[in-house]
Amino acid sequence: MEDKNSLYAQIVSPENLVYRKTPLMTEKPLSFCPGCGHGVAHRVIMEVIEEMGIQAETIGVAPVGCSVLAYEFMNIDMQQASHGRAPAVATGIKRCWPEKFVFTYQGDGDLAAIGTAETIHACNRGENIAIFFVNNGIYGMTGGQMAPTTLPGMRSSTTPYGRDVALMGNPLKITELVAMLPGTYMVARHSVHTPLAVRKFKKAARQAFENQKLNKGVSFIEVVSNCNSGWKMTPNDANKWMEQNMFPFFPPGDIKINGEMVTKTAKAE
Ligand SMILES: Cc1ncc(C[n+]2csc(CCOP(=O)(O)OP(=O)(O)O)c2C)c(N)n1
Ligand code: SF4
Repeated sequence: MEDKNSLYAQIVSPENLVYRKTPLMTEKPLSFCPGCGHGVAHRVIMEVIEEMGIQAETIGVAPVGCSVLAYEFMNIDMQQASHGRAPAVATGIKRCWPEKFVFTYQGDGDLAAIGTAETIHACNRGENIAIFFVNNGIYGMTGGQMAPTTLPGMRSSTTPYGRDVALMGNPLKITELVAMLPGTYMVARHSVHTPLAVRKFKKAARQAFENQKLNKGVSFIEVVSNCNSGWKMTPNDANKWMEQNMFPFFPPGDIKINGEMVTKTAKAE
């Protein structure tokens, strides 16, 4: 029997409670690597849905990639889509149930490579959905291969000497690209590696759901994240590397608000 005076008993006693999991995350342990931003992003989105009280009206669409099991972690109605097709599936769901809150949750290999067409056309059409785009610069789940978002010089399992732009082409800033399309109403880039970053992302995620009540088009939020396993770094080092290397190329901030470009971060480099 647990000693009532043990450190564990003190930590879990109700008066010392400082953190509780949102009921919109299931009890199932996350399949993500410890320290990966995916789990935090999941939680923040679920917190927003819980705080808005819209769990019964929300439908999430997750594709393949490390987020493939999102439907097992997110305690709301979810639909699986094949690789890259989430914006098309979300389009169908939203058109069948315009009163529902519909979002996709996609990695960069998914959204910016295999699903480029679905992403661009859903954004251009101005579907009234939210798109969450977790950019960790590589294909995490399948072994860390180069993605469209792999930085120049960045190592991946298929660019072991670093991405050579002359040979492999330029990385794709798809977030800036979709911001140029008339169908996007809100476009922003965030991260989830510090408490401040989480708060900013959470505010934007809430706005993305609020926007659906306005019927003005796509709310698109990129979350620059680590892939500590794929990058072969400790979680702390991965977060530092992300700040030093990913942020200069993928700067956090608002890109389009209420249908208007905020030009500072929208310039192509
Ligand atoms: C149509 C299709 N093509 C390829 C795959 C193989 N596949 C599964 S996950 C994945 C990479 C996912 O990478 P990303 O979208 O960046 O997500 P991450 O795992 O990094 O979160 C690939 C290529 C697939 N499942 N379906
Ligand atoms: S492989 Fe990368 S993206 Fe996937 S769970 Fe692990 S750290 Fe996260």
